[in-house]
Amino acid sequence: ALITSASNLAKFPDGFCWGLATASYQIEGSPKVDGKGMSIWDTYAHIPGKMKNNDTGDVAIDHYQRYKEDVQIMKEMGATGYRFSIAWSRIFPSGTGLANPKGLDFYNRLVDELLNAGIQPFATLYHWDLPQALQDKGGWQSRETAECFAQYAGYMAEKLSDRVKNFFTLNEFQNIVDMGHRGVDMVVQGKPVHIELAPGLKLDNQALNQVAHHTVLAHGLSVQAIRAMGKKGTKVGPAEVMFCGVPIMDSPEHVKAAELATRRLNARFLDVMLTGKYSDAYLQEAGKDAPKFTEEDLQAIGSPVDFVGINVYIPKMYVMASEDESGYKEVPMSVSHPKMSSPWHTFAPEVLYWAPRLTHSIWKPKAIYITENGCAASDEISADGNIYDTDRVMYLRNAMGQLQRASAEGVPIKGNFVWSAFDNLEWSGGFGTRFGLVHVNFKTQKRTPKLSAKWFKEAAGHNAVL
Ligand code: GBH
Repeated sequence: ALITSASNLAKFPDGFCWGLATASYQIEGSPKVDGKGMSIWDTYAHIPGKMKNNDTGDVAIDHYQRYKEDVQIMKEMGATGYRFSIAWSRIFPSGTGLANPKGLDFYNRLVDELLNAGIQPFATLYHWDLPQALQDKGGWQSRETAECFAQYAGYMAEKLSDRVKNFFTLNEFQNIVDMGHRGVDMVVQGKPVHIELAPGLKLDNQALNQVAHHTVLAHGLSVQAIRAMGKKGTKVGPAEVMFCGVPIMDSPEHVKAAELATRRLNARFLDVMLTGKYSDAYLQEAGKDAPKFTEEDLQAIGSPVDFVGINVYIPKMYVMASEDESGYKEVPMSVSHPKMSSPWHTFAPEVLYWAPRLTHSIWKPKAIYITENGCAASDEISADGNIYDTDRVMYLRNAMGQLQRASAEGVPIKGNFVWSAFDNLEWSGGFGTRFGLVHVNFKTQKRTPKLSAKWFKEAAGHNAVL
């Protein structure tokens, strides 16, 4: 018989979560409303020269006021999950001490609205907006920040876990540390690109490794706090920007090399969180710059998690097998490798296959979520009022196709969250870089679903790659 596309859909397993993602500072606005304290982004965005076009998150997409409309739009798009982040400084204006009930109320209203719309809430507890008061006391350079984070996480689990069943601890440990505390220089197709995030520090390697240690410690202590304070069955895991070494071909020797590279690339983060120890290779290479830590720290950091969230945009490198000690060799990326509109974003949809497959084979977590997957595009409004983001549709169907392949091969992938539901403030990149499936006019705040939103709705409805 003829195989028609209808009978041969690349399906995901039943119950697969078709999610959309955002983060507080990128969408909420209202930085001084209802008793919120300052965060490092409220500070950083107002330092002249830090933000493209002097954009700030003061208004962003005004989601704090417009959350009801936004939930309706996501419902209309057929989303079954929504990953949002909680602004720590709304809950504890100075990071610790007395909670601010009005800040909590906002997330209560949001969660109720989501549940009424049939959308499962997934809360990220930290998406980069550290309370400024904690930064003033040393921020992630201080161990106390990790302890304060755990208190806040326990508090959120206590207040929300009757309705929020899934929590992510921190978003993108690697980027918090490297982009926030050193700045990352990349050469993309021959051009230098410098990427920096708040607080915009330039620390040395020892201090950086200590900051890294405090972020994973914050994760581990918060897992314990959530277990202690949350309702039975509350699930928790990290949301890391996985650094994936993609093998140059699917043959045992190169896959082995990719596993070695990937474990090494994630030594300070996923590897220590999922094994409870720093690898010998990492400690040896760090030498005198290694972080200071105790056995007790490692026990907390390795607290068992229910799932691992990975943000997947690009391969960190292509790798092949090698005779030398490490067992792998980086394959330089061709200058003509195609890319999406962001300078750092090489187009390599196969990473949506390899990142979950390697996460599974290296660390065997119980479950995996793709906590971010998406791309920026130019997104011009055409004469007929529509936004034909064909490049994003091309991106998503290729990326989701690769993800479906990993899923069909048995990798336990529970869901995917497209970054992002709405155009928003792309950090220091400003409003010019649009990642949304829904277009936002930043002057009028009008929301207009793009072609990719239609694609998402159809695909979610069929639970398949269309
Ligand atoms: C993730 O960051 C984040 O979790 C999410 O918040 C972010 O919006 C998304 O991916 C897309 O970037 O060259 O000045 O434009 C990934 C790391 C951080 C890389 C911000 C690009 C913009 C720097 N990204 N960065 S700029």
